[in-house]
Amino acid sequence: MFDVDGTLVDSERDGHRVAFNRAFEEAGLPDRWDVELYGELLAVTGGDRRINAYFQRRDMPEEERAVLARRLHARKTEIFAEMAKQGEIEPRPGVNELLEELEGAGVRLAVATTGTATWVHPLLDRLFGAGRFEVVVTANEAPKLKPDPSAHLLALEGLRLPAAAAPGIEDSLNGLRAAKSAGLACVIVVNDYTHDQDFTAADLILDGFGLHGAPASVLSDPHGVDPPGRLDVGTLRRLTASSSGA
Ligand code: XBP
Ligand code: MG
Repeated sequence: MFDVDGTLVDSERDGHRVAFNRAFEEAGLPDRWDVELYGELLAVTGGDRRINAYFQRRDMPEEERAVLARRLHARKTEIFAEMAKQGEIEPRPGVNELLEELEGAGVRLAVATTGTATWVHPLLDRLFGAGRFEVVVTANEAPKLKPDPSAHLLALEGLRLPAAAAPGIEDSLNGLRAAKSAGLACVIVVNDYTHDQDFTAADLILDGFGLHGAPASVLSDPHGVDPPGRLDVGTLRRLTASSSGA
């Protein structure tokens, strides 16, 4: 069960952040989120909530910021969906190879994201092919965003599988908390924004998906599943067996 932002795709720094800034600019606002500030703001999941939290820092009254955040986020969503359609967002290195290997081994694929459906579906279709994921749960279906486990629980329901059968693959602490609260084993593939987060609860931590000739480093392997320089089917199977006590 894959997360999207920061996991399947490199979408935050040069994707969502840019779209938020364009929405601010179009609205005539002076606010711009630089790379560092955006890293801090990522602690709040969901674009609407993120904008709201930012204006709360600036002491904007609650009602005003709720209306403004909703309006700005609606526009940001259109802008980001267009960026996704134009091919401006790339998969993380090694993701395509992993998906192919999983499919080849008959493994079923799902997505659990707190991103908005308007951009999630065109992005997944363009990068990975329509219908590639059997179940896709977005912020539009999940009653609460990560770190709440709603998205993962709904995806399990869609797959009709118990949590022990579906390891989660995430990049962030919010994603880890969500996956673990849903009862999933969780692999963390860190990125530039998340490598310093506390992933103590993770079942495996890698610094990338890894490719033949460009191996990933294993940052933590508490179950001893011993990935061969990449996240592969064998590693995920060993992890599933080990965390389900099989
Ligand atoms: C991702 C998010 C998303 C994106 C923006 O968290 O929090 O909000 O940053 O997308 P995760 P929207 O990877 O843990 O799912 O603007 O559509 O909310
Ligand atoms: Mg993520």
